[in-house]
Amino acid sequence: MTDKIYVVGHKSPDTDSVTSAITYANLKKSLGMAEVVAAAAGDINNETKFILDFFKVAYPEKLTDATDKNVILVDHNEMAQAVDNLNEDNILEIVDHHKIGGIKTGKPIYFINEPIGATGGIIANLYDQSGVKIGKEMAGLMMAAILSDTVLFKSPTCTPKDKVAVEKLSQLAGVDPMKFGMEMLKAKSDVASKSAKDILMGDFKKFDFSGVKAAVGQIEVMDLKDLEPKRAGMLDEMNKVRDAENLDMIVLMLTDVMKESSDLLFVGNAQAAASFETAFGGKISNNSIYKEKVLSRKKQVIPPLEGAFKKAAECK
Ligand SMILES: [Mn+2]
Repeated sequence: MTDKIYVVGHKSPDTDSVTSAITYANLKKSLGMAEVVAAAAGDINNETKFILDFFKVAYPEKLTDATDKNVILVDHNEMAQAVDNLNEDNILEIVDHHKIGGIKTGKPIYFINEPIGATGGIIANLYDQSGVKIGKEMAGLMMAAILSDTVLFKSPTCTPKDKVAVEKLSQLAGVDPMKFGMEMLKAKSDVASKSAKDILMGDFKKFDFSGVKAAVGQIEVMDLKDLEPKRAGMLDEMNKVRDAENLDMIVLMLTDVMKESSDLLFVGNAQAAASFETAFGGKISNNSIYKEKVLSRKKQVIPPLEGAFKKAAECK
């Protein structure tokens, strides 16, 4: 066991996961915890690179094996999404904004969870509570996390607190948040150079729905047409990953952030397909169900799936 403490987000790291690791590690260092290291549990995406490059902040260390490592988890609290070989007893703290997902620890820890748009907003509050001044770079990262997770305030996960936080953080960062947000979206939507596998695995989370092994991925673009040429390849990749990882089903949300809708691609067994159709009140056609006004995996896709599979399990 090393003395280092890794602050790390979930696998398939998104912007909130990566910037939360960086900004929380920075806060801990400001408070005198010298051994803290910001880490990402995988390769960082194009949107996150754009943000870190813009604010000239170093990329975090990559951490893919947590054997004998002390960690602080940010932006997740489910072992299925955490870095591999993590021992629950080595979790020192959790700062998150997701549903509580079953981690058990042998001793009390700091567990801060708040239902707001992004972990970045919680961390901004922790700076204020600790009396630590938020510098331009850290402000920019926390602002970007909120804009990213709330899809520029359009997601139903967005709360009034998120808008207040972005207002304040954008002033500290010295940028126009909506202009910056559009640049972020452009960086995120650049799918032309991405393989079907990159698209599927770029934002991929595993779940257990009443014993059904599932994964739900998401790709956000400014125009779904950009993904059309890759559709067959993505379905192919979904089937491959489903076989390789022994999953009952995989859903890939193709989210159009301008139209505020998602095409939900599905692969899975017949029972999972039935529950998927129940969850979204439609029939699978051409391997998907299209849903208007669905942007959020956390609020609009996971809860109906969880409900439908729970119901199916009870009926067995
Ligand atoms: Mn988040």
